[in-house]
Amino acid sequence: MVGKRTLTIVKPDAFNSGKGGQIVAHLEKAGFKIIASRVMRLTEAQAQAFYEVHRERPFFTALVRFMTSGKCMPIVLERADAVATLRKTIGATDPAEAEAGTVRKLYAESKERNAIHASDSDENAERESRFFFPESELV
Ligand code: 3AN
Repeated sequence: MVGKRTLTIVKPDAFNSGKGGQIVAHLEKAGFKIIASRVMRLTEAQAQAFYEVHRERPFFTALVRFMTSGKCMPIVLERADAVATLRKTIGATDPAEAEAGTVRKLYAESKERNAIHASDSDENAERESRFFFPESELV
């Protein structure tokens, strides 16, 4: 899996405003293949566990509240150099700083309501994929 796969989440802001399909199409045009996908609403405990590394950050409580505010769409994606390519495809965390044509420039509202998540390393891609999907769905 290392090097070839990554995990994205279409976040509640984008999913609720009907942009999920457009974002998936954008990712497919960037060469990603969908390996696994689901639509779900995170519980508070799930959101806290997923963002565990940010627990001490000042925005943690607001981030958990936002991520549990509606349905989201976790997706495991595959292509060569998946992690780096997806980070480039989605753009900077703050849409104001994101490059033209990136997912966040096109669809994100703010640094918090920023439309999409992407794993930041191969290790986290694996951990985050297993967080949402059983091994049997990742073949
Ligand atoms: P990225 O999602 O680009 O990897 P991280 O890992 O620094 O960014 O942050 C994780 C998530 O936390 C972001 N996607 C965003 O939703 C939220 N976040 C990061 N920084 C801030 C901030 N200063 N204010 C509010 N939310 C933030």
